[in-house]
Amino acid sequence: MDDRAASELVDRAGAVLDDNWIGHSTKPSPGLYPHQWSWDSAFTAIGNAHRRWDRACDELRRLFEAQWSNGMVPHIVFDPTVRDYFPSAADWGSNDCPAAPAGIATSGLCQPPVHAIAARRVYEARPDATGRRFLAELLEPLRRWHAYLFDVRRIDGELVEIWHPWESGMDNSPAWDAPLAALAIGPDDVPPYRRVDTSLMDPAERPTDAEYDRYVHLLDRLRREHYTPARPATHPFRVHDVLFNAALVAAERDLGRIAALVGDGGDRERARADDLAAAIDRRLWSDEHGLHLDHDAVADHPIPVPIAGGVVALLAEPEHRPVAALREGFLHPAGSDTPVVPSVPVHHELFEPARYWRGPVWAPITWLTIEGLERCGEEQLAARLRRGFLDLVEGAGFAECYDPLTREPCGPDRFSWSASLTVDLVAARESAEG
Ligand code: 9WN
Repeated sequence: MDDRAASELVDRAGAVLDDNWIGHSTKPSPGLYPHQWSWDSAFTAIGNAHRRWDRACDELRRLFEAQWSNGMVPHIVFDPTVRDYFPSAADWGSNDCPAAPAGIATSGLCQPPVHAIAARRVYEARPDATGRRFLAELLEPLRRWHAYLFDVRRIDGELVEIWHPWESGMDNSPAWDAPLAALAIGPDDVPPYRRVDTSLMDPAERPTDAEYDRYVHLLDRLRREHYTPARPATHPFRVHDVLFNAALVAAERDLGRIAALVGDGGDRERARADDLAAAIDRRLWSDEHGLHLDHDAVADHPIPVPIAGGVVALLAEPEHRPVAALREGFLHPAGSDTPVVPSVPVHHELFEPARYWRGPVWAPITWLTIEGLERCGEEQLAARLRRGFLDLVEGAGFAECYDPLTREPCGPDRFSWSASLTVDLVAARESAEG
């Protein structure tokens, strides 16, 4: 892509971000996702930091205004003026939860903790006293967020758990098939509900009804306990997810940097990040797959499905680096100069090219993989992935995700994270090429 094409792409991306701005944060897309989502906002801030710095700050501020008193950052912050999403604010019932913020309706689950990574990027776009003031503002909320994960979600004292597939951000990943199939649910265990997503999108590109039954069942269980189970070890869906834990390592390292930048320590965060990185390596690495695998904490065994979250382990800069698995198993087409990273390898038996997290290429996964490669000193491979993704969006636009075989867009168009991360990847390309 030449410079003119890159600058046109950034202009188009900027228009998408501006259209999706809802006055204090950015919705993921018009139509299907009309509220604020947690990790989407972090990725949106990363791109907006290059072009609308104040909005990048406001985006993260708004999210942390909805932080629960136990430190949890909810995965959805509802826009009260919009009603057409399932599960709605009323379905979540956060207003009945003592830890939820007053006057703001939220979900009761969380998403991958990429926010300190975003805060650091926002600062780096403006590394002056104003940027430091922004970091100082977010330092305590970020610390409380990570403390929630380390204190409440680290039941075995080593790895952090997710309690619902939505918490992974990769809703219908084939990695959840076995843990969801193991849930013993009868017809009375799923409250009546009506999906909105399949009336807006092609059902073939969405999770199945059987998966939704299980999502709703788990939501209902957690809701009864105000999303804070008295005996978390008895919750029936508990997974040590590679991406979630690796993101926390990178975020905790960045939180250490943020603390140091505002003159408030940082050693504790760095030490805790190192311990978590070591646990990921020790507990989740599979020699057989050459990849870190998710672990089902209920059944207490590894989930032997290679998903791109495994290569995102690079973010933790682990000792075992899944670079060969990335090159040989994931990149598509393998030897290309502009490859993409499907969410499941294209030759895997569970690969489905257009069904959401079971095959398509995703901007956040691509970006985190590039970030992980850079943290591990693999700049050349990172540059190839950057080229591959920019080439993809140049042809297919800013979709929710993309079919890796046809390179066609999937899901809603004008999607914020694809637009925002394009802005960041173009900026990175320019600085890499001088
Ligand atoms: C459920 C908003 C979110 C993303 C998730 C993606 C999808 C929601 C849904 O959309 O999840 O939270 O309705 O399917 O899986 O990663 O944050 O873009």
